[in-house]
Amino acid sequence: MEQVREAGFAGAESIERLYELLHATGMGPGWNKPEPSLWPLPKRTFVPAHWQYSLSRPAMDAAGRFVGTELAERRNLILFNPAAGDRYATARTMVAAYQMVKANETARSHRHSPNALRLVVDTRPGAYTVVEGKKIPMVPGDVLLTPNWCWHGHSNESDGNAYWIDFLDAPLVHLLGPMFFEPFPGGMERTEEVDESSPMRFPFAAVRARLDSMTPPGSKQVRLGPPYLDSMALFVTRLESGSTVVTERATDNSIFAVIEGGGRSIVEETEFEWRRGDVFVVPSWHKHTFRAAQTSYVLRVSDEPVMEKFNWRRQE
Ligand code: 1HN
Repeated sequence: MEQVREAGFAGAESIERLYELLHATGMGPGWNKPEPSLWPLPKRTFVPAHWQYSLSRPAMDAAGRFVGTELAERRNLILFNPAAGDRYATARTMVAAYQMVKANETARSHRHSPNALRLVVDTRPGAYTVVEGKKIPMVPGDVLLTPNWCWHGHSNESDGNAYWIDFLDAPLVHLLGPMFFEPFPGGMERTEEVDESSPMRFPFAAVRARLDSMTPPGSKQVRLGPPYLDSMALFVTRLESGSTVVTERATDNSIFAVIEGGGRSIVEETEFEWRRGDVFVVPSWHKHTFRAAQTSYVLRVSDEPVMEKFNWRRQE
């Protein structure tokens, strides 16, 4: 640094010397960067991927033999994207995870700055998520919201294991920095109050009824809300048996979870066959073709509100 001050930029005798001096003073030549900082179209860093419930359910059961919720905050399986270097995010801004809580077990309450929601896969009556001091029933197909900083814990008062899929914007919080987390004082937030009609719950029976009454036939979609999460938009689509639905490349990331039915998806060059309880990801700027083999109901969790907010929502 001293040397730089003495000689100074005025004395630089060559562009190589200028680069040395710039480097030594914490500056980089914008015209000669190691990597371009702008490019014409979104890069496809994250890759299409698929997780099968038929595999993850026995994986959760195995975890249940070794991991208690006394020890682990959550008994969950993180669906990390197979893209190079990624061990957490499912798509750039979102993470999905399978979770299991055993019969007569609880997963203690906490709150955090990431927004979360769950899609219930297999439960029996008596499985609850406790949000802000109220028990919300977890019925298969239901979507439950826990907006950021809401206390939430899980209490399985049924006689069977409860399985569901979590979605969080934690990777977006990691990118931006504002992470906060707090355990509930004393562990599980206990309550006797059951709130069947909580605004945080979207019962599948009602969503299905809305979709089934829509005309004309073809692909039908509803957006869940209000309330809406600030960072993630939730859509449930009914796909008709034998139908094909094509979605062009877009800037938003989508994570899909199959509520009911079965079919195939082609995401650019990657193809997978999905069924009930499966999760798959269509990352930003990937073309997606849906082929339903049966009448199917599919949840899509999208970071579209983020793209919309910053005027970055675009389709090819
Ligand atoms: C979390 O808090 C839950 O509260 C589930 O059930 C999954 C995945 C990553 C980070 C936090 C829950 C999670 C999570």
